[in-house]
Amino acid sequence: MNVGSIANQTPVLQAHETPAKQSVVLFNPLPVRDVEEHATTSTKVPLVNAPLSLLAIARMVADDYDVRIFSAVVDENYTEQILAACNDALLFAVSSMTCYQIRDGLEVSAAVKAKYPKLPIVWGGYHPSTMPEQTILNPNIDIVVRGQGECTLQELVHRLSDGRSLEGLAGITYKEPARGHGREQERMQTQGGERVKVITNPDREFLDINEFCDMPYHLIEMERYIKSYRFGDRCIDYETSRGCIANCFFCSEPLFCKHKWTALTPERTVAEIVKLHTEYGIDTFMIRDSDFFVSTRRVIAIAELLIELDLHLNLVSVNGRMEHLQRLDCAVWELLRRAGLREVFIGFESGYQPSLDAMGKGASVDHILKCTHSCAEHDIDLRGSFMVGIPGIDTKTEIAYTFEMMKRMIDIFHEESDLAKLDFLLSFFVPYPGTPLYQRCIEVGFPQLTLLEEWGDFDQFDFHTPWVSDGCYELTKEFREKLPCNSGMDYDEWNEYYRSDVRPLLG
Ligand code: B12
Repeated sequence: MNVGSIANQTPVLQAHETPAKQSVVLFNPLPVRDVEEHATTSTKVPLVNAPLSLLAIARMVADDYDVRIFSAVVDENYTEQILAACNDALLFAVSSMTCYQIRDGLEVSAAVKAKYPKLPIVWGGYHPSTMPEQTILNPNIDIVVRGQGECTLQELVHRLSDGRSLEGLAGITYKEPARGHGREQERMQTQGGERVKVITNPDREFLDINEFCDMPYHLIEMERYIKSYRFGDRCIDYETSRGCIANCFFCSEPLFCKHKWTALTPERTVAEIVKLHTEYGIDTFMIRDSDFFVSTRRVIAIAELLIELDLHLNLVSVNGRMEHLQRLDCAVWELLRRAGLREVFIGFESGYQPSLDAMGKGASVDHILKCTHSCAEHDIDLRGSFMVGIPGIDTKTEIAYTFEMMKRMIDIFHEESDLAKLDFLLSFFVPYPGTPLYQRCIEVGFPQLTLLEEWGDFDQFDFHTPWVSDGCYELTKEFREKLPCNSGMDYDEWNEYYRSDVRPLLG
C-alpha cells in the first residue's frame, strides 16, 4: 500500500450536516501471553495499567478526531471490537514494548490489514523505536513512529486526513512500493518477496512535556483502570517526567530519549494530581517515570505543595536511581514521607561491583545499602530490582555477591523497619535490541533475531542466556521463590534456608 499518498477518505457533506469526526483507533496489546500465570515480573504489581502511552498521543488529536482506545488487559474480545471500530477510521495504531505485546499487536494488525487493506497501520513505542527498520518490514505495518509520539502522531493524522504525503514528516519510518532508484535515506528492502522502499525521515526533537496538554484520562473508562495497591484502593498510573540522563548499557531508555529528561513543573504535577483526586477519587499515584528524582529541587517543591494541600495522597512505585537517592539527606526523606511517598522502586541491578561497572550503572554497591537504610529509617517501602547473567561476568560470583547483598537488605529491614515493606524483583539479564549489551551478546554468539515477531517470544521472566549455567539458573529461580516477599517465610526461617541451602553452594 502506498501510504505516502493516501487519499482523503472524508465523505462529501451536505450543507445541513455536521461533519462526523474521523476516528483514530489506538491499541495497547497484552504484555504477557498468559496473564493468569505471570501477573507481572512481580506478582504483587497489577498488570492492569492505564495506557499512558496511548493517552499521551491521543491528547494531541482528541479535539478534532474521534479517538478510540483499546487495551488488551481490560477489553474483552478486543480484536472484534477493534475491527468494528476501524470501519471508516483514519488509521489504526499500536504501542509495543519488546515482549509479547509484539505477538498480540501483530495478530490484531494482521486481522485489521486483512479486513481493511487500505487502512494505514502505525506502530510506536519502545520496540518499534529501537528497531524501526525491522519493524517496518512486517507486511502488516505501514508506518513506524520513532521516539516521543505526541507531535509526530498529530502531524501524521493531519497529513493522512488531508491526503498529504508523508515526505519529511520528522520521526517516522515508512515504506512504499519500490520504484526505480531510491535517494540516500531510502533503502530498498524485500518484504515477503516484494520489493519495498523504506524511507527513514529525520528524528524529531525530544520535547519538553510541559508543552503538551494534560493526559486525557476522560477518554478511557477510568473505573476499569483504577486498581487497589497496597496503600490505597484507588490507584492510577501517572507520569510526571520522561526520559533518563543515565547511560546503562542494558537499557532501551538511552536509545529512546538520547539521555534527555523532561519533567512537568511542580505546580503542573500537583495540579494534575489534585484533578485526578477530585474527579476520580484517586488516592494513590503509581508514578511511571523512569527517574522521578533527577532534580532534588523539583522533588522538594512537589513535596511542599502536597504537604500544603494535606490531601493524604500516596505516591507509590516511584522510580529513582540509587546514586541520586543516596545523596538525599534525612530532612528530604522526611519531607517526602510527609508528602505521601510510600514506596520507591530502585533498579539496583547487582550486588557485584564488576557487574554494575559492566552495565555502565555509574553507581556503587555501597549506594544500595545507603538507600536501604534511608527507606527503612523513614518508613518508606522499598522495591529493589536485581538481575543476574550479565555477559562477560562470572555468574556464580555475581550471584554470590548479589544474594549476599539482598540478605543484608533483608537484615536491615528486619532490624530497622518491617520485612513486609521490602520487595524484590529478581530477574535474568535480557538483551534488549540496540543496547550496548545486546551488541556484546551478539559478539559472544547470541543469535541475531531477524524478524519482528521473534522479539515477541522473548521470555521476560526467566530468560536463559547460554553463559548462565543450569545450576546458577535453577538456584536463582529457587532463591527468588524463597525470598520472604515471595514465600511469606519469616526472618528466621528464611535465614535458616539461606545459611543451609544457599551459602554452601556459593562458596
Ligand atoms: C508502565 C510500564 C509497563 C506496564 C505496561 C505498559 C504498557 N504499555 O502496557 C507493565 C508494568 C505491564 C510493564 C511491563 C513490562 N515492561 Co514496562 N514499562 C512501563 C514504564 C514504567 C512506563 C511506560 C509509560 O507508560 N510511559 C509513559 C508514556 C507516556 O511514555 P511512552 O510509553 O514512552 O510513550 C511515548 C512514546 O513511546 C510513544 N509511543 C508509545 N506507544 C506509541 C504508539 C504509537 C502508535 C505512537 C505513534 C507513539 C507511541 O509516544 C508516547 C508519547 O510520547 C516504562 C518506563 C518509562 N518510564 O517509560 C517501562 C518500559 C516501557 N518497560 C519495559 C519493559 C522491558 C517491560 C517488560 C517487557 C519487561 C520487564 N521485565 O519489565 C514488561 C512486560 C512483561 C511483564 N512483566 O509484564 C522497558 C521497554 C524496553 C523495550 N525495549 O521495550 C521500559 C522502557 C523500562 C526500561 N527502561 O527498561 N511495563
